[in-house]
Amino acid sequence: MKKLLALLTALVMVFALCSFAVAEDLIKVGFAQVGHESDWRNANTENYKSVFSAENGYELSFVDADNDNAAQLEAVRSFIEQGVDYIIIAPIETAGWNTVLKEAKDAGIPVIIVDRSVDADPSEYTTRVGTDMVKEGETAGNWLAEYLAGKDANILVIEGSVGSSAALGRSEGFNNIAKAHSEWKILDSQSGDFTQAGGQQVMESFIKSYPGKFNVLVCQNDNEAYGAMDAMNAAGITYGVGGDVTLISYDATKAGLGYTLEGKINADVECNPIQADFVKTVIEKLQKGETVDAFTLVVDQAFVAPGITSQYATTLTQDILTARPY
Ligand code: GYE
Repeated sequence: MKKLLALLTALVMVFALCSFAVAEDLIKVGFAQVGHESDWRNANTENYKSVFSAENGYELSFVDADNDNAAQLEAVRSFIEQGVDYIIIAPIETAGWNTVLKEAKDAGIPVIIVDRSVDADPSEYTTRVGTDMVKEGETAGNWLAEYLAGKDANILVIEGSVGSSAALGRSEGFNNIAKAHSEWKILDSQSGDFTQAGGQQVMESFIKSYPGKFNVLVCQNDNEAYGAMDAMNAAGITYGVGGDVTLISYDATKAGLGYTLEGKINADVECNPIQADFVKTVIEKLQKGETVDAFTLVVDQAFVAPGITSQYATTLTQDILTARPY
């Protein structure tokens, strides 16, 4: 009996030592995520959690900053203190990063900026992985020009979160195209904070301020579009294919494309949330001591409702929608 007990104790100790060694081998990654404001963000978070798993050799410290800049900075500082191997930041705003980036650099921890961009010289961080938001805005503008073919446009814009590169880039890109169209007028542009509630609130106030005066609505993400649709439904305003208002959205999430297939959204410009594998590839290279590109572009496309054809977008079908992973 005693022998059996000793054997069991020894086995337990070996097992404990082994799992300790395994835990020690995991690459420690801290991820300061924007929040959980949208379906896009939730798909993006899920993607990171599944890619940076223990089975894949990672220990992920995940912080949801809930759209609070101070909380996000604090999360990055706590990763530095914990001495993680890599820091991933999806910056809420472009501004305000220089000091903490320097702190990470001084601590010798590589920083990977993901999704949105920062106002900092690329030498201040290791690399960036993300989409081209200016191009997304240009795609929306180019598609609208093609669709309207010279007709007048009185445009309302529900922007994303103030100071985010996603909102700044999409506005810049869309305005680049709008500038060349004297028959277009941007009546107003307000932030809906990338949320459904924000989109609904802004749209309710737009409907009061510009009754019967607009025929194009641009929502800078799908969730804002859902809120705006609720506001237009309540006011008896028709939108989408055959409606009074041409509706453009961004993200092309599964639900957003569901509305596009129904013709409620005319055009949905994709922003691909499946980015974690690109980040993993970057980390694998850094682990091997290889150099990495300053920027990895995550490519996206655009979709238009059935019945619309475009040189800038794919006409959506049920098969395409069914095959979408998010
Ligand atoms: O479009 C929006 C999210 O930064 C690209 O953030 C991202 C944006 C995305 O909340 O839905």
